[in-house]
Order: sequence, then structure tokens, then C-alpha cells
Amino acid sequence: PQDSPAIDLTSCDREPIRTPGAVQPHGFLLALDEQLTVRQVSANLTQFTGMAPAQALGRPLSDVIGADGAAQLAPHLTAGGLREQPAYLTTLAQDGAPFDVLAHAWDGLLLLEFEPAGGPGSDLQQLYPLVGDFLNKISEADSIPELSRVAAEDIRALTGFGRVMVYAFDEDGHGNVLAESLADGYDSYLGQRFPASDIPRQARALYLASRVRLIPDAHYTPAPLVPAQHPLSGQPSDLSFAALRSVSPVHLQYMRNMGTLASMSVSLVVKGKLWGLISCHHAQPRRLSFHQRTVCEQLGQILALHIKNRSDADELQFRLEVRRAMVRILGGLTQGADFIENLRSVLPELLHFARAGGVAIVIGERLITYGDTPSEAQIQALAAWLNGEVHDDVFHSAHLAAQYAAAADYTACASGLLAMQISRIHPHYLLWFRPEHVVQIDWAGRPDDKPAGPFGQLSPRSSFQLWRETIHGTSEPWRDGEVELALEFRTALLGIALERAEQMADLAE
Ligand code: BLA
Repeated sequence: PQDSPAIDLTSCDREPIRTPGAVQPHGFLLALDEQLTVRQVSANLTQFTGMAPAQALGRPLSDVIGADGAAQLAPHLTAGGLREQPAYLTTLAQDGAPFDVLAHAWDGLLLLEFEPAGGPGSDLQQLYPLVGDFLNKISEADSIPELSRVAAEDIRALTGFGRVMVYAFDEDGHGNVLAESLADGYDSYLGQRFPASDIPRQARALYLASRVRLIPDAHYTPAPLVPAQHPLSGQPSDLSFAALRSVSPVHLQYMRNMGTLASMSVSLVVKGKLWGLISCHHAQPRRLSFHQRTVCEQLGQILALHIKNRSDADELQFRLEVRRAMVRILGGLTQGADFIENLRSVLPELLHFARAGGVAIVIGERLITYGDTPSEAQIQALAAWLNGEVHDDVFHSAHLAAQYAAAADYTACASGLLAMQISRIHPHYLLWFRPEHVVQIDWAGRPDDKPAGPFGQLSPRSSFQLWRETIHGTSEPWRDGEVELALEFRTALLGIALERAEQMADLAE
């Protein structure tokens, strides 16, 4: 008997999403060489034009879309005039039915995509005022969730999708839903977390370059490219930037499992990184015009810009406050003669500086504590561990027990530690303790529910029911700004200590 195949955890990362060999069938594709000869088509050309792929291949564009249409497009179709992102050229009537024509140059070919035009909400004159409205509203929002909420609402108004979410990636790649706008009958995912494995690495890389994607119908049958390979290179055809790019079947399964038959996502790029996505769902198939998608892409860019400004300003403000606290402490230290007694006099400020629950100063046998700390013996043992195992000027952990097992005995007051050696020679420390901060994570479905598919590949989870995870033993995280300022603080502190020592030596002479 055959063993069942082992689950391959990297199979998602290997989905060839740039080269699916097919397009989504709500439009058709023509790939031209520089002479505007048709070199590759999508097989559904027949449904739209009545012409079989074999009839079109090797023929001039005008033979496929008519002389008038070809004459309208030709001025735009120079490799120098097109970019890698699809541009709207015009709307052409083909046997009476209008098509939006998109074009981009990629991989030595000119790719033309034809999408049936029209439909509600695709008129530019209706779209412009919405953008103006959005700009006004978003300028008044003053937090990232609020900015996101404005964007979610306006994108839903603009697109008619049933659910629009803004979600942000954390440092582990998980997505957290910050804002949401819902039509009646759609369940909420607000505040929930989607595991990083929902969107594999190569997809994130692609979404950085190509910023909007529409899947009108998760039940579609892909229209294969004819010929299957790139007509010039013989390699798989790269559809990275094609609006009609057929998407991974794994992801289509994911959508169906979620009850989402149509989706659009817009990349939020902040400082060159994929910060998050605006994700739109609809329970029934749903199409959007190129213009609607473009407006959504622009709203996404505006939102990303506001997010960047807001987070820069927040970070600046935060650092300013920490710095102020630091300056107050340093001011207090230059008063009396005894350095340690001076530190004792600024204990409340020290606590405040690191948003800690307890502080300890360890000078050999001498120990000063303030606030909520472990016992003296525990602190001395911790200092000995730091002296033996840790060689950073400033050490920080938001999950101390993971590195130092004895800390499991006092997670309530000291799940987190910021430790600073305050002498260049002696194991003297300033320690800040942060209490346990129990975290509840509401996952949109168990993240480990990933059944093996028939070929051992990973497949999407089947349930998106809320699953709550509770994490103990960790503190609020230490922010980069806090750790950096702690290093600065240490330099200043050592400077003061040195000056004191010299003064003492002078007095002794
Ligand atoms: C892609 N997965 C995606 C995309 C989203 C999600 C938004 C991008 C698709 C698009 O832009 O249209 C997941 N959808 C979500 C998340 C939310 C949402 C997180 O609405 C939250 C609000 N997926 C799996 C597993 C695999 C997998 C196990 O669950 C791998 C085997 C793969 N997801 C997968 C692949 C893509 C994807 C391959 C790329 C699809 C493509 O662009 O071709």
C-alpha cells in the first residue's frame, strides 16, 4: 500500500503565480510582437470574436480586431510608449459590443487585454467626485484605524462589494483587520487575524509590483494561452502585470471555502514595503471596470501616504516623550554627591521612562527596588545570569522566560525585561520590569487547519470560524525607539558617573 504523501510546507511558495499559462475568462488577451503581428492569444478569443486561435496567430492585429480598431490602437503600440503596468488605451466596439483595451509591454511582447466595457459605476465622471470626497474625509481622520475606516467605506461605496477590509501585516506576516465596511448579511472579521501562510511569499513580492487584482468569479475555468509558451523565448509566459492573469487554484479554493465568489485586493505600500492590503469580498460574482479598479488603486496610494505620515508623526511624538523623560532623569542625577543616591531620587521617573512596572538598581550586593519587582534573591540571580550569558550594553526581552527559565516564576511582574549595564567594568545593572500582558488573538479560523491535498500540497483551511488563542508570559513589546534611547541614556549615565568619580578623586587630593 502506498503511504499518504507528506504535507509539503513549501508547496505554497512554489505556486507559479507569474506564469499560470492562462487568463481569467472574463476578457481575452492578444500578445503582439513589434510588427503588431499576433503571436499568442487566449483560447477564449473564439467566444468573444468568433475567431479560432489558429486563425489569429501570425496575422496582423487588423485581421483580428478590424482595420478601424487597429488604426486606433497603433499609435500607442510602440514598445517605448508602453510601460509594464497596464494602461487604458481606449474603448473599442467589436461587433457592436464595447471593450476596454488595456496594454502593457513585458518580456519582449505587447500585451493587449480586452474586457467587456460599461456596466454600472464605470463612468469616470461619476468617479472623480468620489475621489474628492475621499480626500476631504481622510484629511480629517487622525489615527491609522480611522484612516482605514474611511478608505474601507469609500471603496465599498465605489465598488459595491459586500465586504471591504483594510488589513495590516505584523512583523511575522500575519494580517490584522483594522477596519471594515459591511453590507447587510456579511459577517464581520474586524479585529481578527489572518495567518501569514494565507498569502505565500512570491505572492507578496508580486503584489508589491502589481498593485490591484480582481477575481470576478472564483468558479471560473481558465482560458489557456495558445501557444502555451512564450512565442519568442519558448519559456513559460510571464503574466505578472496582466490584469487578466489567472490566479492560483489554491487561492480560488480558499475563496470558495470562505464563501467569497468575487474579490479584489489593493496593495498598501508604505516605505517600499507591503504594509497591508485592502481586501474586498462579494458573495456573488462581480466585475469592476478598469477605471473603477484604477480609482481604488489611487485611493489605496492616498491611504498608504496618510498611513506613512501618521506613523512617522506618532513615532516622532513617542520618541520626543521618551527623550523628555530621559532629560528629566539626567537633570536629577547631577544634584547630589552620591551617584547611587541620586539614582534613588529619580526612581519614579525611571519607571515612567521605560513604561515599566518595576525598577531595580543592582550595585554588587546593594540593591534598590521600586514598584513591582521580583524578590531580591531573584533579582540577584537574574543579574548573575546577565553577567554570565548576556553581553549587550542594553538587553531587552518581552518574553524573558523563553531565554531565562527561572523567570517563569515571576511572569506576573516581570514577563518583560530591559537591562542596562551601568558600569564598564562591574556587573552593575539598571533593570526595568514589565508585567505580563495577556494577549488574546482572534484568528479567522484555526491557523494550523491546513489539510493536505491529493498530491501532498498544502490546501487552504476549510473554516473561517473565529478561533481564540490566549498568550501568557509576555509583556508589551519594547519599541525600537525605547531601546535606542536606552542606549543613549546609558552613554549619558556613564559620562556622569565618570565625571563624579573624577570629582571625588580631585577632592581626595
Ligand atoms: C493569494 N491569499 C491570496 C490573496 C489574499 C489571500 C488576499 C491575494 C489574492 C488577491 O489579491 O486577489 C488571503 N484573503 C486573504 C486574506 C484575507 C482575504 C489573508 O480576504 C484577509 C482579509 N493560500 C492558503 C494556502 C496556500 C495559499 C494554504 O491558504 C498555499 C498552498 C496560497 N494565496 C495562495 C496563493 C496566492 C494567494 C498561491 C496567490 C494567488 C495569485 O495571485 O495567483
